[in-house]
Amino acid sequence: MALVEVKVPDIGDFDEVAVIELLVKVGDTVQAEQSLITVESDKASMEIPSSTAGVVKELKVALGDKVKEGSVVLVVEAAGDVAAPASAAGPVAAAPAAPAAAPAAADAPAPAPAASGPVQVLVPDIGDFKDVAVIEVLVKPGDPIQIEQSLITVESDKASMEIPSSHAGVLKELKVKVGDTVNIGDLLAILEGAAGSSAPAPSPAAAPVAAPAAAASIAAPTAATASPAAAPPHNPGGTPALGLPHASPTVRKFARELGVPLEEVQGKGPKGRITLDDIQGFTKSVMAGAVQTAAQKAKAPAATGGGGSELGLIPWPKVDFAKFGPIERKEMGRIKKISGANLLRNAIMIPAVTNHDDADITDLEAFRVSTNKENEKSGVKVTMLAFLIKASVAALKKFPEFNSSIDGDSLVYKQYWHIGFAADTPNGLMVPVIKDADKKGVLQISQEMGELAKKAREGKLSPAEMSGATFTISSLGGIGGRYFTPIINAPEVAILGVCKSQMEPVWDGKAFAPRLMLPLSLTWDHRVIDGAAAARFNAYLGQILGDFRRVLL
Ligand code: CAO
Repeated sequence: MALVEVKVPDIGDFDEVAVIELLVKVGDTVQAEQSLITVESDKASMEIPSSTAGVVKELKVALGDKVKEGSVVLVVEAAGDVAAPASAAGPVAAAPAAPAAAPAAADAPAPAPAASGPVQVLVPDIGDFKDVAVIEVLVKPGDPIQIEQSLITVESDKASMEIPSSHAGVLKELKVKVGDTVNIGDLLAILEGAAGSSAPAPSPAAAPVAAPAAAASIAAPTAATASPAAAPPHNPGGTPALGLPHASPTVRKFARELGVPLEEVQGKGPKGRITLDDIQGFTKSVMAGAVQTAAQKAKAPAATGGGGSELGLIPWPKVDFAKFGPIERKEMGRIKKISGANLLRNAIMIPAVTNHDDADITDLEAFRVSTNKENEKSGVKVTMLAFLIKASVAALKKFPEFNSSIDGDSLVYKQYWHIGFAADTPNGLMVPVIKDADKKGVLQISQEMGELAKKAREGKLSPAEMSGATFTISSLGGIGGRYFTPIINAPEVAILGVCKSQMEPVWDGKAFAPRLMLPLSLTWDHRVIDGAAAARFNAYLGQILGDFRRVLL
């Protein structure tokens, strides 16, 4: 088998183009016309195909190398029945998709005279290309346009190129949109107040191959005159792109096949170019859940904790705090980040309402204190929260929708009563769960609560100890405050907030009596519960706390 040097075919007037991508490696079997490398000028990228089928023995170019017609790309051990060697192959045969240098088109329109009236900008000679797809529109009506400024990007299966404007002026109308296909001579845009083309149609020798060769009245881009600003902007931040990022047609095709949004991929190639590796890396990250695409974020807006753009909100204010005084920046802890994302989703997605009420716990507190005195030796301290858990179970049983969850179009009524309680820990908010609280006495609940709260503070809670809650209580009673609006812990549909009890004068019908009043704040999901039910739930809870014997009823 013969060793064949595969060379860069005629790429028109491109003198020195950079190799930006290697699409094969030593040992690969390549087919005739398979793309081997991607090269790029400042206006076009194109793939150089193999003229020969065989096995790659040696790569003669590296990333960043400059190549021109005749440069050896690689050495192939040709398969028995091979095409003619590259050196012998004509540019069109060797690189059928790369448009051959075209002469200034004889049948193209005549140059536009210098004018201030409307001027038509046509698609210039784009070589052998027929029906190339518009993949990007770089300007919009009203934009001031410079001569040779790129207006659109078109793409064949082997090359992408920008089509420049032949005139300067203000863009009045764009005649193509993304997805259209265009051919030489098609009307691209109408400019107003246009100055005539200052760039004469280049000679055939001056017309680059993959960049559009100019027809009369159409300015052709040249490396020397190309404005870097006209290149499609790369968009590494993952924010919606204004233009397409740098990527070769093969990479674009690969991304399209996988459904990868190219504008969200961070290109790690030269000048931020997106490579096949970048597409694979991005796909892996999405599959692993490490990255969310904009489309995914839009579908689950509340879970993102993002900037709010996906909800159509104005962006989060960006303030340089250091401008106003000294600052210290600290990364948020893992638990805060996780609970923050959950709280945000729950706050946004649940139409929540909070009812405030007071419960008279004068007698209950007296009972709790005396019980603790009696049980002093047991080491178990009965807390008000344990009574609240027990009282809540009774209310949940009376009002079952408070113990339900939404599942699609159904409500799931749970026949178990697992009560979560918010615990303040050095690492952030945790919610351990007392399982089957209906089957446990206040003493047992107090004991379990103490153990779970300790584990929470030590960061030793297992996932099982934090899951399965049907209702949650958040007590700030040991700290203070009057009322607050707790956020429902989805998929639960209600949460009870409790603040510090205090003695208050309460009218008993004849006189004001000093009573220990406990502030209650019940937040509920209005999709499941209505205001009347919430008021009844609170009232019933108050009655139980006022006379705990009702729990037995
Ligand atoms: N009114 C008046 N006093 C109360 C009270 C109330 N509603 N609730 C508790 N207290 C008293 C207790 O009696 C105790 O006093 P003594 O030491 O004199 O007996 C003291 O406050 C401390 O109670 P505690 O906080 O240790 O116990 P608890 O059962 O009330 O709470 C726990 C346990 C784990 C819930 C609590 O430590 C905690 O972390 N609370 C914060 C919850 C939270 O952060 N919620 C907000 C979530 S939204 O961000």
